[in-house]
Amino acid sequence: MGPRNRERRAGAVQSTNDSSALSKRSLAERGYVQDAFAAMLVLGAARRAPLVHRGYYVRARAVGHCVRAFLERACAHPGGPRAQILSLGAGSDSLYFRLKSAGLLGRAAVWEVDFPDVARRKAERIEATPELCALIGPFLKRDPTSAMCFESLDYRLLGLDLRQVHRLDEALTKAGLEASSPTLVLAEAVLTYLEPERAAALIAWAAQRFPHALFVIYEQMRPQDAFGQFMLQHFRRLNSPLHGLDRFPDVEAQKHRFLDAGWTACSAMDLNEFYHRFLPAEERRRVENLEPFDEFEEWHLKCAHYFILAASKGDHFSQSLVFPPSEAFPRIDPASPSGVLPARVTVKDSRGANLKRYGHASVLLSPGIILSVGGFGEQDGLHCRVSGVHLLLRDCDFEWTGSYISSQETGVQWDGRLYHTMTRLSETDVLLLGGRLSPVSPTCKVLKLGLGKSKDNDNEGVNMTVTETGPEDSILSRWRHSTTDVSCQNQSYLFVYGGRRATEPVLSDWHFLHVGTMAWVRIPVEGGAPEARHSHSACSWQGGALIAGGLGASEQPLNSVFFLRPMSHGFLWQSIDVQPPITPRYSHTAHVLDGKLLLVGGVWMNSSSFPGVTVINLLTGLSSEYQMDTSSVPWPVMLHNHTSILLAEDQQLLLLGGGGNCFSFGTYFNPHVVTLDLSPLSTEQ
Ligand SMILES: *[C@@H]1O[C@H](CO)[C@@H](O)[C@H](O)[C@H]1NC(C)=O
Ligand SMILES: *[C@@H]1O[C@H](CO)[C@@H](O)[C@H](O)[C@H]1NC(C)=O
Ligand SMILES: *[C@@H]1O[C@H](CO)[C@@H](O)[C@H](O)[C@H]1NC(C)=O
Ligand SMILES: *[C@@H]1O[C@H](CO)[C@@H](O)[C@H](O)[C@H]1NC(C)=O
Ligand SMILES: CC(=O)N[C@H]1CO[C@H](CO)[C@@H](O)[C@@H]1O
Repeated sequence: MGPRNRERRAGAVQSTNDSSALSKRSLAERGYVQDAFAAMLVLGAARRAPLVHRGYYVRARAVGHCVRAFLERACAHPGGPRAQILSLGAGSDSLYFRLKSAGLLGRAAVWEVDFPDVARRKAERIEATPELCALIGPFLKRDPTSAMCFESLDYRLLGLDLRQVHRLDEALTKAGLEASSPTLVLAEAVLTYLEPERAAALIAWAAQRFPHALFVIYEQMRPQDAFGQFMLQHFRRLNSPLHGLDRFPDVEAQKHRFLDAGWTACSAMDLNEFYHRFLPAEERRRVENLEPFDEFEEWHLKCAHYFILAASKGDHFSQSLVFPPSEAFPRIDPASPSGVLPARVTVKDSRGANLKRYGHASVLLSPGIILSVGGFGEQDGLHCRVSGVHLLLRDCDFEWTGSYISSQETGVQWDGRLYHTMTRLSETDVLLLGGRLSPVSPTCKVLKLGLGKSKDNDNEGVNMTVTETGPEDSILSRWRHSTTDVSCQNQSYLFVYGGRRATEPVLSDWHFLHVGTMAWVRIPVEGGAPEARHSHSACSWQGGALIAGGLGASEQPLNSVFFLRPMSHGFLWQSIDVQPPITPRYSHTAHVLDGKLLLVGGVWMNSSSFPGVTVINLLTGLSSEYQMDTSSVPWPVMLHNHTSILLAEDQQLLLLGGGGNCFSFGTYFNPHVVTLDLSPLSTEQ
């Protein structure tokens, strides 16, 4: 790499400083954390999305947990040496000021290192801010050419390139860092921006230099799945590629990385585990209720792709101190795979067919027509709720072709909702129930969409009508619910179950809509009802409904499966005992094929593997796992908030749309239909 290039890359890495400093400021201003200093250390203000807040919140808590554990231990011996915190790539972080104002630096001091430009700017901000100067006490600001640009009794700011370990070592020695004192080396989202050899040199240097030390890092992992690939692509585009994820793809590999470099103990976990194990339930509840929030999938995926690691050396720091063992994060790994289901792109697209959407709904109208409606997606190059529809039509050669029909072409203006359900009424009509516009504005109207043949033959021969129908009431002010065709005493009903609304994070109630009259009716249901949930799956089976998984109260993924069984005078809830127990998941889709329930994709956090297709034999309750082989699909396949259509005769599943707003990396959409071959399941017992 030439020097120009290196400069540019260093510039790109530094510019993550701004954005991250603004996020930290927004975090404090929304009440997630207490940090009066974040706003003083950055110019400008930005209001971040709730998802970004949660991401920065859990990061702040994870790092804060390690810092506190270090200080408690390092300052435990009166008369011992002063504890040292060395923050690498500190940017405009306010750690020093928070610790100082909390009275935690009585027997400790902080050294911060970042690129010379960044360090100099931070020194200037501090000097210009009386509150910060008052906390620091007497200080010296050096001339811009020296590595140490700011110095007080317990705070030193150094401008250095972390890629030059020798210079770093010299400068830190000059700046008074003692090799023998208990030392915390903190590298928050730093090592992965360095070339792997440079990062390795830093880790080995710290292990050699400090006999009593803790090395704490927070960064990305899991490059293999679709979210991971999108994350890597995001940082490549920012011109600050992430390094080393291929060599250290998970927490196990990261632990070995430190143990091999001379650290004597190491523990690490992903941020889902940290969040559930180390934050008290009442604190989680507080944070979960600070803002309207509806991006659970991306939140759990983000947390699954970042980890916190603490490596230690010396007598002061045994591992159990930083992350005491606890049983509070039950792992439920899926059974080892019984087979692989190949995924392919087989559907042709016409007329710039655009399937870039998630949170939509799809139905098989007739054997050759699949309609997808609603959701959030890309329309005319903009990200918005999609008002056009997507049609998949099968021709006489049994080939599927996808096309997009805009709302101008269909002539239908409607609210373009997402997280609604759509039920087929006939070969031409569907019913849309529930859904939302924004996380605080549900839709209450029941809409009937009718698909007709256009007189002019422009629009693939399709026209649409929309009519308001049925009840409009608070029962339908819900989303992430399910609607299932059931029957009782020879009458058809739609069984509306679960979901959430702005004021209630999970719903446990259900309602029957009589299809003939479009009126709510009461039907007796016996048996123990399932716990409240949203983002579960629901399928019709034997006149009843199969409910599986979902996100329960306290944002916990569920693995229970229930059957709403038709009885002579109503229904009975039956819990299905699944063996081996399946990994709790939500935001998947589900189908029944030959007496087996298939759960497709979705999000889980009780396992570090990726969800594929889980198969549950409905007679025996036995479960098995299949992986999806997406290697022949030329883009990442993100399988949540997709829809799927079962073509039972073809032993195929069509996966339509899906993806989501991926933390601060941008929004990802699966661009085209993917066909999953289910024929390997036919040999399944
Ligand atoms: C999955 O992990 C969560 C988070 O710790 C935990 O609360 C939950 O009990 C686990 N689920 C199961 C079924 O063990
Ligand atoms: C739309 O389709 C319906 C049913 O096929 C048909 O009766 C109607 O004339 C069509 N309208 C237009 C404007 O093409
Ligand atoms: C159920 O309805 C079908 C047609 O709608 C009819 O043929 C059948 O006799 C009915 N069965 C009962 C038990 O009412
Ligand atoms: C998106 O996910 C939520 C949660 O599972 C679900 O309620 C909604 O129906 C999903 N949308 C699609 C298109 O699958
Ligand atoms: C707060 C801060 O230091 N912001 C800087 C981050 O990096 C960019 C690019 O190098 C600078 O322009 C910002 O001033």
